[in-house]
Amino acid sequence: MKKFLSFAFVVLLAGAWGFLKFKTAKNEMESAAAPENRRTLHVYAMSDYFPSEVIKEFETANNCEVKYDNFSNNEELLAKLQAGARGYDIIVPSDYAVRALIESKLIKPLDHAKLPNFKNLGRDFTEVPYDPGSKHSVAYTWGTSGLVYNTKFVKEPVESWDVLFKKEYVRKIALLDDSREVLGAMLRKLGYSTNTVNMDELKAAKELLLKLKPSVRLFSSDPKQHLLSGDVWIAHTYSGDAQQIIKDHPEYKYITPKEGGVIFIDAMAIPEGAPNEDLAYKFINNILQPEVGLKITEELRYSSPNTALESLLKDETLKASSIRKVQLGKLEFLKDLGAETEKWDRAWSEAKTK
Ligand code: N2P
Repeated sequence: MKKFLSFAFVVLLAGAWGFLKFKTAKNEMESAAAPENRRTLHVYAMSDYFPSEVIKEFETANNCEVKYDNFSNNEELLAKLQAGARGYDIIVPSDYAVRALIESKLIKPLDHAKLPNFKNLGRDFTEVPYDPGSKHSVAYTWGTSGLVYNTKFVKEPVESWDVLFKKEYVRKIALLDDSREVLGAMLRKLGYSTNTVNMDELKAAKELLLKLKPSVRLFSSDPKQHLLSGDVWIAHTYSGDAQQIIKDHPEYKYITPKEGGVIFIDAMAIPEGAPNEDLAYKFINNILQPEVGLKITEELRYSSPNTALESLLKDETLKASSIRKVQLGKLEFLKDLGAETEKWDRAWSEAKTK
């Protein structure tokens, strides 16, 4: 009897241990399974282009994770997708790159029924030449590129691209890491269009850039740190990125040079092969909410195409750059140059590698 009891006890113990082990394993499996159930939205855009608060709120509301990958210029995005990269759910190209992606069938036509907040966009930003009716893309921000400079070091008022060529600023200059922007600026300084495909004009732009190169400390699409550290005094940059610096450091100024430059609309699109299309629609529709758009424009300081948030804007600078104030003047939208882009690529790589 004693023997039986101790046998029973051992069996019971083993059973209990087995049960516990099973339970722990099950719990472990369940907790391991939970993150797998959380979907991941893959976003591919330029650096710092979505406020982290907006991303976090979206992740919580949709039980998902947002992974963010950066490109420095539209050509990098186009090359990557044209080479067959898949797996992104949201991309943020500029106007002319949207056109190129439509032409090469790399972005999906949008189902507007899944974007009820699309109605918040102003007509200037839905009837756009690069994507009439916004059939493939949804405007996210708009702005210009120009020059931001530190008035502590640059005492003269800056109004022209000429300032980049002055000997006082040798090695104190940053240019965007972007062929269309940089050669575009050279072209404007020479009095030509930023959309030229004329070889003589492009050659002149390339030569002007080669002349400027000794002054250039770096090519960067995100020169903020270099400006703040004092390495760079004048940077060719985007309006919103410049306004982010000015907000906290009023000694900086931003201008669009008098000879003209680039104005852009950046847009959200869903690339072919997107693994989480329904989540991508939710992401776009969320951005289009006025309160979310307000957070974005207040933090990123780009102008918003969302007319529904205009009445919520309190910040005077942002009001001044609001939707009603689009003035083209000498600014040009970049155009997709199709096969002629090759001429630009060649001029750019010749100027950059020399
Ligand atoms: C954001 C860059 C904005 C891109 N850091 C302008 N096309």
